Amino acid sequence: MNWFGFGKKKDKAPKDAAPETSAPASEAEADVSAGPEIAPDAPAEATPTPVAGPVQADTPAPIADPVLDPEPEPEPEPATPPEPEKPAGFFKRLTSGLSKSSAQLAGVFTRRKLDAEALEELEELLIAADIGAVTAAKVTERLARDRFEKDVTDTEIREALAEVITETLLPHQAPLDLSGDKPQVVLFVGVNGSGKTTTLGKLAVKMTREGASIITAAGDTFRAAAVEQLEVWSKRAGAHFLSRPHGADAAGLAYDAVQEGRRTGADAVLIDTAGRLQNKAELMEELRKILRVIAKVDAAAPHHVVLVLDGTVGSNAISQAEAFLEAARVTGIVMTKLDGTAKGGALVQVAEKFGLPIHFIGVGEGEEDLQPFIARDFARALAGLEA
Ligand SMILES: Nc1nc2c(ncn2[C@@H]2O[C@H](COP(=O)(O)OP(=O)(O)O)[C@@H](O)[C@H]2O)c(=O)[nH]1
Ligand SMILES: [Mg+2]
Repeated sequence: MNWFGFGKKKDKAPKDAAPETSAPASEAEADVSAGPEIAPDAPAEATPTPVAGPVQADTPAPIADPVLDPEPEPEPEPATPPEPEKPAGFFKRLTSGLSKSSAQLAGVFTRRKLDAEALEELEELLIAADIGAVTAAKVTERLARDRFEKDVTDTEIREALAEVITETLLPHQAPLDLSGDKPQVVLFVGVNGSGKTTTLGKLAVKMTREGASIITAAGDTFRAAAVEQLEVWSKRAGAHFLSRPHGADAAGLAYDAVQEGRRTGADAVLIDTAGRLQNKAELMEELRKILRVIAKVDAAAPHHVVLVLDGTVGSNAISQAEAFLEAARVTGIVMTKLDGTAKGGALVQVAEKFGLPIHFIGVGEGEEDLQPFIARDFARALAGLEA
């Protein structure tokens, strides 16, 4: 249940750590430092967490896990099953969410040959699900290579589709690794309404449940509602909430938050930001300023800049992302609102286009509705298949 790797290792992975512990974790770090490209040597991985432990949140068992133990410890959860148990209902929610996307594929492939016409049809459908022309072509090429002119059932097509999408997404499946030096500073950026505050709140809840001490900072200082919203989440999480008066300097608040994190030995400092100011240039300047100011407290901070993208806007997520990638040195992505969008395929496009790690997906507004991104689950849901 340790999603974040708190206390599992030091910033630099110790050489004596068990290989299965240190290898994926350092890959996650490499992902981050490698900028826009996923570390090329990072192999497609089957397990999304860098440390042992089931990936999914809702399994009740290991809450007592000594996650805050500062010593790198030898495999504390040896009994972990290789396939993490899925919380009941999660996949269903993802499937029903993405059903609007997958429904577009429905019924088209009654038993028939996978001929050129069928492939073309499939490609169009994938583009309609906002998967992107490049990826759609890649998917259909792969299908053509493997199954061309063979008799195929609807399910076979979906299975093959899920396989190709899984392969495409697997290199981007990467946990948010917070196992480095404390406090880990995480900045949340993205346009208004994308789900930054909600995602930050959900994460704060998860982290504090794992025993972490968390500071939250309401960096969207121009919107009173955003400040209150984060305060509510922070109370729920039991996180230490920091805010400033309406319109105050967000960079100053961020600075204070990181200072406070260091002073109190917090595990993580989660900083919310505005999604809109008077204009885009001003917003980007504010983000740059926040980055500069935080780095004065801790040169390594922020350790993560998480770009939150709204899954319902489809391809528009790409253009939204671009501005933030320029200004804010984004290290990873969360896509929200995948419950109930016909454009869920956009995540594939985003992954392909930016080559960034995808940490989580949002499948609802509640605290349990943030899930680690698991390529296979996502691909199967998108293809309209059961878990
Ligand atoms: N259905 C659904 N709604 C979400 C999700 N994430 C956020 N929201 C909602 O989207 C709206 C905007 O979210 P908010 O966190 O305020 O966005 P921000 O402006 O980027 O901070 C709120 O009503 C959230 O409850 C999600 O994964 N699914
Ligand atoms: Mg907000």
